[in-house]
Amino acid sequence: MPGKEMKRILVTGAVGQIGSELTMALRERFGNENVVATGRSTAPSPTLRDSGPFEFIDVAKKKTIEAVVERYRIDTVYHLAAILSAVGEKKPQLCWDVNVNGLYNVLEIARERELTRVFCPSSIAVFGRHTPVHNTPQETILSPTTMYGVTKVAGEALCDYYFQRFGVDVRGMRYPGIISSETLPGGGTTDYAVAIYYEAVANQRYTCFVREDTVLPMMYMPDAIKSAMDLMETDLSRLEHHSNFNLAAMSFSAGELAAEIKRHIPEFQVEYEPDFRQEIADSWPRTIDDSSAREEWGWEPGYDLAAMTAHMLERLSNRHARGKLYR
Ligand code: AKB
Repeated sequence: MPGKEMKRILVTGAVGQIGSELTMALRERFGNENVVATGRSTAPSPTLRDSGPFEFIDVAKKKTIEAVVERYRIDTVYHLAAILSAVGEKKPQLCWDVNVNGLYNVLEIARERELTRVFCPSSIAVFGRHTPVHNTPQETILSPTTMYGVTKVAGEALCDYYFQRFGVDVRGMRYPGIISSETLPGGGTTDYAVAIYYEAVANQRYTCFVREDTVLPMMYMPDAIKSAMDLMETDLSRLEHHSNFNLAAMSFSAGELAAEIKRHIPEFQVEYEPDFRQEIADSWPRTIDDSSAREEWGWEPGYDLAAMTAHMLERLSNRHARGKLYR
């Protein structure tokens, strides 16, 4: 691959919402055969399966990761396998096992085999009731109320420890809710902000599980992918932070999101029936100060609510017309 740095990359959680698109972006950049997608049990999409290597692993079982790292001579890991906030509240033990023990296994393998770099995203779920909700600072109180948030705080601390103690170059950011037209999210609190688009296109109705005035930070998938690639390619000497960058793109209420969709689909109707996820949403910040990410590695989002909505609705409407909205 002339002009491009050779890498042998492992992606965990590659069947998930971020993983499925990040894997394809990495394959395009580094070559299909150099990016090994892995998942625990869900079958990969034909696109993922047919474009490069795919293996089943369980990140909570170190040997299953090691076998793939060994076989493909992996030097870089994008560790995306995780249980999200809503499922984590239903299965807290599983959430701890996958998110903390899984990360520990990846970091140990990176230490033992001197891997070049590890990516592990954190989340706005590290924040909580005692965190300032407006323009949440980079350095602030972490007081998560969910098991998912607890695992992400532990994960950030673990990553920093591995960097300082063992020199493992591990990086990550606190993702807000991620919205995408390609793969549905699995079990997060911010999932309503994706489901609303699908239901607007399919049925022109949506019952939202958070209140109309619920404001959360969100990001469109192309920006999420760009942020991961950019952070991973930044020279280490530029970074003061490593695995806990605040990251922002846009913040809006569920009502504002519905109103933006209505501009394209005037007959769209939304009802609000908050469930247990409302409490989680209420514990998270509304807006985020991401100046460290901007200063240290040049972060800048490309999409706002209007641009994202136009793009989402165009893609989903095209798929719906072909009878493939949910694939
Ligand atoms: C969730 O809702 O659990 C995730 C997140 C904000 O990390 N989307």
